[in-house]
Formats: sequence, structure tokens, C-alpha cells
Amino acid sequence: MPDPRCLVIGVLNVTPDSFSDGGRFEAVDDAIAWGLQLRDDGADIVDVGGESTRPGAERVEPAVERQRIRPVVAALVSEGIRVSVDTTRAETAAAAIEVGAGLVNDVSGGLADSAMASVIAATGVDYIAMHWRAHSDRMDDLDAYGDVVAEVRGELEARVAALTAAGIDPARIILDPGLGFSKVGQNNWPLLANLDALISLGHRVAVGASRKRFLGGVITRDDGPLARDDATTAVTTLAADAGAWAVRVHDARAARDALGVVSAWHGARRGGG
Ligand code: PMM
Repeated sequence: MPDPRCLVIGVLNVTPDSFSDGGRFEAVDDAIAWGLQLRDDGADIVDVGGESTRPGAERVEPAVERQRIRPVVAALVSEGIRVSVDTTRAETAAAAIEVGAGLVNDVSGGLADSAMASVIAATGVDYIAMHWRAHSDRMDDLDAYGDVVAEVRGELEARVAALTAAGIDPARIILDPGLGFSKVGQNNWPLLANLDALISLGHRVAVGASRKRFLGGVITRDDGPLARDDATTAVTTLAADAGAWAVRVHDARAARDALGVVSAWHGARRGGG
């Protein structure tokens, strides 16, 4: 049941090249202003990233990534905002935690940096372990599946075993199917339609469908990432209904409105307000 309300994680990419909002928030002040806007629009958490993960993207230097995110995280935390840091690097995660980030969103689920698990274990923050097979420059070469739901579930289960063996409290681990990461269009829908297969692993589950390419296949006119916002909101509604803990989105207000509908719908069904 989608109660308590599914959370909204607002995307704040402080990068010149992310696929839908890259280049908008390179300046620190602009990034902070957008983080505040996300909060005002209803985001429960603002997810600050300093390295693009779009298919084909090249890695940025660790120092550049840290310089991009640290002042933004610090400023948003000082405004009372719950901040997560979107990074695969332990050093970057540690730097963000030091200035108040309470959640690390690691698209590699700990596979990219063997030091990540010990940082999470030592600091005790929440940790999103996303399903991942390779960095962006190679991820599209690793998109073959027999049974995508069973394989993603199995690979995430293996990550949970490794992460808990490294000392992370299992209650801190949040799982994410990694839509669009080493997954071609049609492989994303079974993961959404069978979200319960991931939820049954016993962890909170986050979903990041926002503006992704696979949504372009079901909409009237796919003029690019922004044209996918209504489809994103439909996924938010259905994911919340299926029991997702959070959705990671660019348009926080649309997500909050959709989640208001889900809550009202379920509240009325129980005979409440
Ligand atoms: N997708 C992107 C980046 N970070 N984090 C999680 N947990 N889940 C995702 O699906 C995810 C992510 C890529 O999208 P962006 O370039 O719009 O941030």
C-alpha cells in the first residue's frame, strides 16, 4: 500500500552534459536556487549529482565532481533540505556526507568503487544501490537479458549480500532497478510492471524513470526529454500504487500532485478523508 506517501526525490544535476537538464546548473548559485525551487515544488529530498550518467558520457575527474557538488550540498542542507548525493565515488560521497548529505545515491550499487561500502557503513547514512553493469561508456554493450526481472533481482540481491557483509545496516539499503542503465527500451517495462519482485527483497525501492528514452516509445510525439514529462508522471502514479518508496524526478511538482491523487484515492478506499 502506498502509505506513508511515496517520497519525491528531485533531480539536481550540476553537470554540463546530463541528458535532460545538463548545462542549466553549472553555476553554483543557479544550482542552489534550483534546489530551493525543487523543495518549494514538493521534493522531499534533493539529489545533487556532479557527474553525468547519460549513455556514452565520459567520466569527470574526482576533484571536479567534488567541487561541483560540495557547495551545493552544504547550502541546501543549511536551508534544512534533506540532500542526497548522486555519485559512484566513495571520496565524493564522504565529502558530501561531511557537509550534511544524509543519503548516498550510487548508480553502481557499490560496484564502481570498492571503498564505497566502508564509507556508508562508517557513516550510517541511507544508501540507494541501483542495478548497474558498467559505466556509461560501456553500459549499452551489456543490455542482454533472458529474464530481465529475475536477473536484475538476482544481481541486486548479490549487491545486498556484499554490502551487508561490508558492514552496512540492511535497513539503510534502498534498491533501484536502474531504468535505462544497460537496458534497452522494452526491458524497462517488465521491471516497472513487476516492481513487487524487487520489493519482496525486503528493502525500500526507488524508481527513476524521469524523462528517460524508453518513455519516448509510448507517447504521442517524442520531441526529446521534456516531452516525456506527462509519461513520467504516469509512471510516478503507478509506481507509488505498486509500493515504491520514492520516485526520482525532474518535475517535483507534477510528482507531488500525482502522489496527492494516489493518497486521496487510497484514503477514500479505506473510508478515510
Ligand atoms: N538515473 C539517472 C541518474 N541517477 N539514480 C537512481 N537512483 N536511479 C536512476 O534511475 C537514476 C539515478 C540518470 O538520469 P539523469 O541524467 O536525468 O539524472
